[in-house]
This record gives sequence, structure tokens and C-alpha cells, in this order.
Amino acid sequence: MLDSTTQVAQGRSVGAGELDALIIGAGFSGLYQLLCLRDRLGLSAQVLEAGEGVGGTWYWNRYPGARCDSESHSYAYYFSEELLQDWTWSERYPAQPEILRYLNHVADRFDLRRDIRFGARVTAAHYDAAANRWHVRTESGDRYTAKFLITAVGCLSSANIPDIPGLDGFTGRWYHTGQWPHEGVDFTGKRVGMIGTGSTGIQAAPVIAASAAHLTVFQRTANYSIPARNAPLTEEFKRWAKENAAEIRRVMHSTPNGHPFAIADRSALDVSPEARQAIYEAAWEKGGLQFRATFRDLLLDKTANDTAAEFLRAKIREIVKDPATAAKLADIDHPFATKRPPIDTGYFETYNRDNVTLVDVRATPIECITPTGILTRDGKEYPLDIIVFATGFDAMTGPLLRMDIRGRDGLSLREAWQAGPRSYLGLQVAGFPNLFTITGPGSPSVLCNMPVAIEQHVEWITHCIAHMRAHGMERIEAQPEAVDRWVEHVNEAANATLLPQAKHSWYLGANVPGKPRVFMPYAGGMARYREICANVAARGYDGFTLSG
Ligand code: N01
Repeated sequence: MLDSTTQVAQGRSVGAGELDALIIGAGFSGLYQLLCLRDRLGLSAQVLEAGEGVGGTWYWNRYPGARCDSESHSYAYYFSEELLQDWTWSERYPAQPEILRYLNHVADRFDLRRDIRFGARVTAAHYDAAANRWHVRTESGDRYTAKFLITAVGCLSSANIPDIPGLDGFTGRWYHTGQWPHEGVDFTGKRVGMIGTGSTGIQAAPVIAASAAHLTVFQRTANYSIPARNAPLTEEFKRWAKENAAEIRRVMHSTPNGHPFAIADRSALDVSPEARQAIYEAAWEKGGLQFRATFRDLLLDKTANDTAAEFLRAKIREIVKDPATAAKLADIDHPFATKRPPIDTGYFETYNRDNVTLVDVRATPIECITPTGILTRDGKEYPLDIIVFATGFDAMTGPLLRMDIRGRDGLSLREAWQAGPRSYLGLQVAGFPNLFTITGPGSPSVLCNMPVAIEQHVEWITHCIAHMRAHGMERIEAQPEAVDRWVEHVNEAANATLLPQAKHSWYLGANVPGKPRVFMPYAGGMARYREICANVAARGYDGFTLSG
């Protein structure tokens, strides 16, 4: 953990030119990385950000109902005691506008904006081995040169818009939830079709249904969801969270998912069916991702998982009044939590509204988009004014591969990752010296409460660069054998869980046609990963080659 007393304004602000470090992205990761390199190490550092403001995910995802599924007191930076004390969250789960305000507050508080170039989408980054420099180009043609290149591009920032024939000819309006218009969308009196029932679709459906004339949800894979039970935070809780910040951080650092609650140390199969039911009922009433923490083996043992899955299916059948709709919603084909489990506010209840229809597009796939709606294979056309694509992202690798990144000898990242991402610790790729990938594939990232994963990566990278400077080292590169060993370990960690059983999960890249099926995040747990990274550093950056 770095010293939390940040000395603002000590670093150098520079324009385009040669930098010590260039950071791509001004979300949670990029902001903190800038602060660490500029103000703690005194480097010349700059952020290039495609958007016109800070926030990353929370800048782009402005869709109706957008809200975080980590509890607000844990969805925050913990590096600065002062920051923890001067920011107060208002709700149990923060909504997108509040998180965006928080990140703007951080940018202002630490005077970060002067070193961020907005509207600067990076298109290419090429490594020059002779000079040991990265040459970076933006869409508008600006060029930058830096010794270190750090991607802070997020895991879910490359929108997946399915290639459905006819979209070009659609005469209504269409939107992807991850590229939502800043001025919002007025659904009043409109016939809306929404494709996708992941975390996003599940959050958006109730809000859209409340104002649309009609909402038709096109579901390909039925999904579990647990009520968020969102509510304003009490004054007592707000005080408690501030007074107990150190303890909350300790718990977050000790759990596999970086959340501020521990996983119960009992098996779902070691309690009686009545006791199990009572535990699930209590967790359902409490709401949120803590449902997953009721038993230690829900993600390890299929029989244990079945007990949770059946409880949740029964809840769907209980809530949804029309039996045919309930059957489609409860026809879930994967174990609970093997796809990222959504939490919701009135999602299943939405199907009891007269103005909401569910279409099962696994039974009757979408044939095409017509000028006036969506046509399914059974010949039925759904007339629509607006189509909402809640179809997710080209996750984890997408944000990196859409840039032309080339390492030693012109090797492109796209070629290096042709058969799927290969990294050491999710932090570096062999053949790409001085390139660090914050929450890259092969790190816990999306399986963890993101700010916890981000702080660990940013601090590790900062320590690493500080170590290099202290020892007169100019270059660091992951060794191919270390990458091989790590990829093997990432696979073992995934295969020790039920996670790979959801064959259509974006964790596996399965949501994007043609993408290699590789389980991308590290499933061995954040606490264990933190220890592995610390040991690597303590052994003099074992598995990396450092040179002068
Ligand atoms: O995306 P998803 P998301 N035809 O990929 C369907 C985070 N997040 O934006 O499952 C028809 O999960 C697809 O169907 P299938 C969180 O990590 C967090 O919802 O591939 N359907 C699926 O139903 C989350 O996991 C929060 O068969 C198509 C849906 O679209 C991640 O972001 C909130 C289709 C996509 O679901 C991504 O969530 C929101 C097609 N051609 C997001 N293509 C919170 O913090 C795709 N689908 C609460």
C-alpha cells in the first residue's frame, strides 16, 4: 500500500512530446495511475481519454437504470483517508450520475485534469526497441512518445453490436447501452424493443417499461437475478462506513471477490433443506451479491449450486404471474453465478405489466431488423420505434485489440493473442516491453469489486516503476516461460470452479462471434492474486526481465 498522503501538484504537467509515461483512459484506473506516477514518483505522465470527461465506464454507460452492483461504501478508492472522509454516498448502490460525480470530484481534488487530454482516442501504439520508447497516435493524428505505456481502458468498454441484417434500414432510432446519448432518450409513447438480458438489460427494462408505450424484451439466455434492495443510506451507516474504513478495507483485501463481506465457511450440502431454505430466504430479503456468499461451495460444486439455482428459479415462478412467461424466464441453462449474476430493482415484476412482452429468441431467433421493427424466424414482426441493444461488450480483450498495439519487431498484439489472450499476471505481455495492462486478461479484474482490483494493479505498477528507477533499469518485459506458466495457472484456477460451465459467457469470449474461447479473468481469488503479485515483486520481479 502506498503512502496515502498525496502531494498534489508536485509533478510536471507537459503537453505533447516525450513523456515518462502515457496512460490510456481516464476511468477509475487511469485517474489513480496518473496520480501515482505524477505526484508520488514525480514522473511526467499524461492520460489520453477518448471521452470528453473523466469516468470511463461511468462516462459512457448512461442508460436508464444504470447503477453499480458493488455497495457504494466499497465502490470507491481506499488509498486516501482524506478522500474517504470527504465523500459521502447517498444510496446502498450508487447510480451512474453519482459515481460520475465522485470521479469528477477525485479529478478535481487531486488536480488531475491538467494532465488529461480529452477527446483523444488512441488508435495505435508502436514500440521502438532501439530507443526503448512507445510511439502513440490518436484518431485526430496527435503523436506522443513515452517510455512506459499503461492501458487503463477498462474491461467492458468496447460495445458489442450484433451484426443483425437490416439494422441500416431501420427507420426508428437505435442505441447501445454502453454508448448512451448524454441528453437521454425519451421513451414516452414509444414502442421499444430491447435485445439482451444481462446485468444491463435487467437494470434497464423496469425503467424503460415505466415510460414506454410498450416494451418487448428479446431474451436469448434466461438469467438469474437477485433483488438489489437499493435504498438511501442511513446517517448511522454513513458514519459507520467512515469510522470503520480501515476494517472495511481489510475485509475487501481478504476476500476472493474484493467485496466488503466474507463468504460463509459452510457447505450448502452440510445443512438441512429447511435450514438452507431459511438461509437463502434471508439472503434474498437482504438482497445484492451477498447471496453468493451464503455458502462457500456455490461456485465449486454443482450439487451445491443446484440448490441456489432452484431457489432462484422458484422465486421467478412465484413473482411472474403469467406461467408461460415465468417458464421462459426460469428456463436457465447454466449454474448460478457462472455468468456474472445481475442484481435488480423490480426486473421480474416488470413482466406483470400489461405493456411488457417477453420474446424467447432461442426458440424463435431474430431473423432480421425490418424498416419498422424486428422479425423473428416464426414470421412474426414486432413493430418498434426504438431498439435498445443491451448486448454487452467485446470484453477484456476488445478495448486493447481495437488499438493497433505493436511490440518488439512489429509484433502486433492481435497476432500475439490470436488464440486468446496470453499475459503474465494480467499485467504484461511477452514481446511488449514497458507496456502494462491494468486489469488485463489473466488478472482477477471483472471477478472482483473493480476498485479493489484497480488499486492493487496501479500500486503494483507504481512500485515496479519506482524499483526500476531506483536500480537504474529502463526496460521490463514478461518472460515467455512466465507467461506460459501463468496462462496454465489461469486455466487451472477457472477449471477448479464451475465458471467455465456457462458456455455462452463473455468471461469466455463466447458472446462475440469468432472470438477465441478462453476463460479470460483469473478465478483464483483476489486475495491470493495479491499475494502472488507481492511475492513476484519481493523476489526481484521474478518472471520479468529487467534491463538497463
Ligand atoms: O452484457 P452481457 P451487459 N441476439 O454480455 C444478449 C457489467 N455490468 O451489458 O447470454 C440476442 O452480460 C446476451 O445473450 P447471451 C457486468 O460485469 C455491471 O448486460 O449471449 N441476444 C445477453 O443476454 C456485466 O456482466 C452492472 O445468449 C444477444 C445480453 O445480450 C457486464 O457489465 C450493470 C445477442 C448481453 O449481456 C456486461 O453486462 C451493467 C444477439 N445477437 C453491466 N448478442 C452493474 O454494476 C448478445 N445478446 C450492476
